[in-house]
Amino acid sequence: MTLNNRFYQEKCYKDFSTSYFSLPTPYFLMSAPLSFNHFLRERGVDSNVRSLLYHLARGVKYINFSIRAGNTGKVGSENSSGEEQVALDVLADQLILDELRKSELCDCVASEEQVACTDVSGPRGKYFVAYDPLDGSSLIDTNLAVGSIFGIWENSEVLEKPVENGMLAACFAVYGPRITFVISIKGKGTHEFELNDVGEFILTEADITVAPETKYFAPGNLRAYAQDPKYKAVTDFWLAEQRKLRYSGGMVPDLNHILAKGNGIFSYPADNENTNGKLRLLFECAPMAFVFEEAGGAALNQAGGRILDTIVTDYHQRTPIFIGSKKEVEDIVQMMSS
Ligand code: AFP
Repeated sequence: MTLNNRFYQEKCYKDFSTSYFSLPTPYFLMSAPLSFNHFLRERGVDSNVRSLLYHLARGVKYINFSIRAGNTGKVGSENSSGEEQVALDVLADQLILDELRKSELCDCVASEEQVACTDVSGPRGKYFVAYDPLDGSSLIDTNLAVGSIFGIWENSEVLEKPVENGMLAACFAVYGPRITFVISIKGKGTHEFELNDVGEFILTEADITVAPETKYFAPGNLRAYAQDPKYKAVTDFWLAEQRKLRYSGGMVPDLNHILAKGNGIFSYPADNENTNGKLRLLFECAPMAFVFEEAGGAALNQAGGRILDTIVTDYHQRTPIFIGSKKEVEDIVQMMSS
């Protein structure tokens, strides 16, 4: 029973027991689920970071509403990477930008949907946020789960430095049967919250960990299977090991599966056409690498370098990525780079 259902069980019991009987308050009523702001405050998270996360969570709620009510069609435009946009790409991007402006805490923000940084410098503006407002949007018309990915840095001087420099937090939302929001704060772990029926994100799992080995695999970019003998050997290894295939084509739900099960590996290597792979460092791979390292996992490129050590040369630069259970990622990347 998720915390959300329990929340209603408690609410109904509380109303029933206090209105008709003076029943003793059972133990579980004392532990009402924590809201994410309350939880983060208890964990000593900086108030400005909590405020930024509050605004991102607010934007996630509006994106969720738009997905369930919005137009899933294409708009005939392309994003800065030349990828066709759906209406929800454009709307989600605007919703997040609006929320970050309202926070007055950012200097500038970078979106996968925009060519350059957008200046939102407010009176207290110093933070930098990079985000993919709607990852997996090509899946929207299929009703498969999609997501949003966010990274928060202490300032906007991210170019020509390792991407981990100044990174304070990362988070992602999953728009599926349940709306969940996974948040990682530097040195304070990875935690999952769920949107309840009264519009509040409540804690469902604290201090998520990823085991070093796995029985699952999520093999992205299988074009590389036919082009790269090493990736063919890796994929054949997974099949020979009779691993369970868990791949949807959406990075966010595919990585969320690994966190939810506590183990797994997701791969998206380079191919002959995309020599740095498809996934973006700033908007997808670095935030996810941050989340997974806070959960005891690993995230490497196919040369064996740590994703978070990657030097940022361009806001839209791409990187191959192998992410998930630490020992599995290290062993597989060893096979790719040997
Ligand atoms: P879209 O946002 O265009 O749907 O791409 C999703 C994505 O960026 C990431 O979420 C997936 O892991 C990856 O692309 C899937 O790429 P392929 O379509 O090449 O499998």
